[in-house]
Amino acid sequence: MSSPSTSTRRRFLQALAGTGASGLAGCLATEGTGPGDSSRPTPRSPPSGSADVRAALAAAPGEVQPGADATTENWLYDGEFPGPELRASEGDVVEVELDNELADGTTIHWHGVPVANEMDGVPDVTQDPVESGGSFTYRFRAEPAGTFFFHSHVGLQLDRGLLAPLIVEEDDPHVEYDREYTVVVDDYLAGEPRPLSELESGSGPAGGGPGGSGGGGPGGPSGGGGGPMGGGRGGSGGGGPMADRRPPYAGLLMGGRLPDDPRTYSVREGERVRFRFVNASSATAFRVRAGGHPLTVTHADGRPVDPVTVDSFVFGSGERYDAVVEADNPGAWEVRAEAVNGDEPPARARVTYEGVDDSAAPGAPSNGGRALAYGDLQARSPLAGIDGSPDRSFDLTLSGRQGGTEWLIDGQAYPDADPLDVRQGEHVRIRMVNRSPVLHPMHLHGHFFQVGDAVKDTVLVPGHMGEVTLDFVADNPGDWLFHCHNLYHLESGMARVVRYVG
Ligand SMILES: [Cu+2]
Repeated sequence: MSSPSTSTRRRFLQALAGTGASGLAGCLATEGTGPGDSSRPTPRSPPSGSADVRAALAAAPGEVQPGADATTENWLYDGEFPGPELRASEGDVVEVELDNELADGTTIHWHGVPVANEMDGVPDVTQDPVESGGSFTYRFRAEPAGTFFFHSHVGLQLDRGLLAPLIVEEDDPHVEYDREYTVVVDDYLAGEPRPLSELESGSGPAGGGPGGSGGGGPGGPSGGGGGPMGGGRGGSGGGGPMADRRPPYAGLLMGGRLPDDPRTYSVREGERVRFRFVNASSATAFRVRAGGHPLTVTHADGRPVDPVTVDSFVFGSGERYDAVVEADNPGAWEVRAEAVNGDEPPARARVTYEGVDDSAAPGAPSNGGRALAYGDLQARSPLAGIDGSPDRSFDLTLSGRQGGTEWLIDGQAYPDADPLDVRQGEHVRIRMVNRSPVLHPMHLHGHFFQVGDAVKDTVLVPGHMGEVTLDFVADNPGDWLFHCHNLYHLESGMARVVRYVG
């Protein structure tokens, strides 16, 4: 079957199948470990041999104009915002040379892809930042297939625009579709990001957005089966002890566009259209819905699930959902993403059937209907090795202090925090209880985990004592960050390192 991307953006990749080996294999192989680490298992090496997909990517300052009257100097990949989509086929060896033309050091993290540890792009954990004027070559196998993204993992650089989709195409998709669009949803900061501690008190949002109807946890083994949308709205303006402070966003973006100048996705009647939704925001959970059409969710965080048809879903920073829409209701329609924890006007795009006047007012989505819950997600390929009781368990509380400018895992603020030690081959369980009123999208590097019957790499933990339990197999030795994907929470301490010990 064919599934041509109709993205009109230039792809920055040239697939150079069969080109000569890069010569990197030798330098990247990790032969043994240092004397101080003699008891620790050896991390996997990056793939050797010739690259199937090779790209050069420049990180540099550039101007973006996401709306009619909005212009900002940002930091961008190849001058694009969002950055240029990287595409590979399942199993390809991908090689990306990052050239740092920024004033600061930077890295790339391949969110969701279980790369070799040294390719994971986390400063102080897996590599030193690539210095200004320097370059670094990332190498990994594009496996498994799915919708991913990549971004800087240094400081607050993600909120300056250093992000882009990464699509790994399946050899044999479990759903049929005729056309696809990648839809990056984001929050838009006009200007340089500042840490929470520098934001004025009272700049937190007044908890707007659509109501979260779900109670209980997202349906993990100990969860209550509700939805991922429960709770999470922050304090109102004045800021409680753990208010959901967000930066002063100038708006919300869909496909890099503000609501006053939306992108148009054209479809033809009778087509099945696959939308790959990526929440690349730094501090916003979104509720997504489409006018006139239900959404059949087919993949969660890139991993295939039994198709489930809903009217809306909520996703947090770092999560992705693929949804197939049957184009059976001609006209012009709006796809909308509303902030669950903010009061900015919703991000939107147009879905316009061919032959329909593009100036026609699009049909807005209706509220209500069926909302996706984690309990609806049934992975097509559940994780192996997590049956029965775990070999190792961590019970972690998520909380905040200092007026919501310090965020903690079990009372500790990274980097002054203990590692979570695991041994290779173990079945590891992490149970989280959220003692704050704020949503926390928790992300584990280097591994997929299972939550209920879903396989994911990022999971929303609802506020107000929301609980999530995740299970994974320690099958990728190294040091891996486990953290809240709200960038401001991460930078305020909400992280731990999962460390493989001997
Ligand atoms: Cu958080």
